[in-house]
Amino acid sequence: MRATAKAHTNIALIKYWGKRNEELILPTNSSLSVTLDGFYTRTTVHFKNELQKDVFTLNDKVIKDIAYERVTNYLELFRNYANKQGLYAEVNSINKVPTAAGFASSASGFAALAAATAQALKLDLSEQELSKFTRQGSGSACRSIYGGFVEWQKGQANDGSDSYAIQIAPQDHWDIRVAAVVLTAKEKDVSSRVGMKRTVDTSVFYDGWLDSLPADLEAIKEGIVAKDFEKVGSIAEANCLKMHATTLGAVPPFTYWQDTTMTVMQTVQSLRKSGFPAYFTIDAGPNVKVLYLPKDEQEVLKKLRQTDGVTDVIVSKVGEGISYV
Ligand code: 2P0
Repeated sequence: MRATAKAHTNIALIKYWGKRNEELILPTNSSLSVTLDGFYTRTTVHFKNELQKDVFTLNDKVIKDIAYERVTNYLELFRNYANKQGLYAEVNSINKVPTAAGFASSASGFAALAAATAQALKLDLSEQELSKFTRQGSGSACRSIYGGFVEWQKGQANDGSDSYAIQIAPQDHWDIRVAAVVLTAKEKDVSSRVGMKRTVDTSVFYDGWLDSLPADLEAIKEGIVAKDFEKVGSIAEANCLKMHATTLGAVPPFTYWQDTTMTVMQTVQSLRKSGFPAYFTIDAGPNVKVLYLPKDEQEVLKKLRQTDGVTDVIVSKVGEGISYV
């Protein structure tokens, strides 16, 4: 009862920002992401009758803290579904996600864990079912089941049965690039879980954010299908700014930005002024991701690397979905 799966991380162009059910991880809004190649987690799950509890190894280190609790609690979902209570596993993960660049490893991590666990237990789940399981590990992870451009449909049902990801366009549909700009960043003090909850509960701007989302989502999907880079980039950038604006209306207010975050945003705006279409997006942290077209790579990377406070720039292409090794 052993399987290995590989999943890539993703970056949201329309952000997931808020839950309507914290236990099942059901979002208040639909979101849309691009899966990134190069950044992935590879996980082997091996169920063994002789184990008394799960064992979790990450990058060859045995994990015993809160990350272990999250993994073992998550495996419990599968044990209950498969009626295999008391059957424990060795979980071995290798993470190739540059967390210094502000990529959450939870997206690729839970996608690879869900896929390997389901395969090891021979559950024969559809991709839709797998996406629903993955969602319950970490919301954004449900989008990493697919490659290319992916929408997480928020769904309506209280049991989460209609909240899962679907593919909008495959990996080879469109060759765009994402540069992850690494900044001299301090540890962030509000996690994304805490930040989104505080925003939902208290932000005076939260309703405005929600009201604006259906139009953003429809327009960006049209842009992706038509490969209209300026349309997709400008919607993604504006959507990111609206998400971050909600944090300023929370009680107490907070922001994920640092001074260097704004410096990189200005570099991107000046690239556009000089005729190089580039757009930024920012997740729950200070780092900036920049979208651009392959033909502009040299100029975009040069300008980003010259920007004060930038320590590294890591490039990714559009990536593939779950694979089994
Ligand atoms: C996203 N983020 O769409 C948004 C944009 C951060 C900003 O998904 O609580 O780790 O595990 O469901 O998925 C980060 O939150 O949160 C996130 P949980 P997750 O990518």
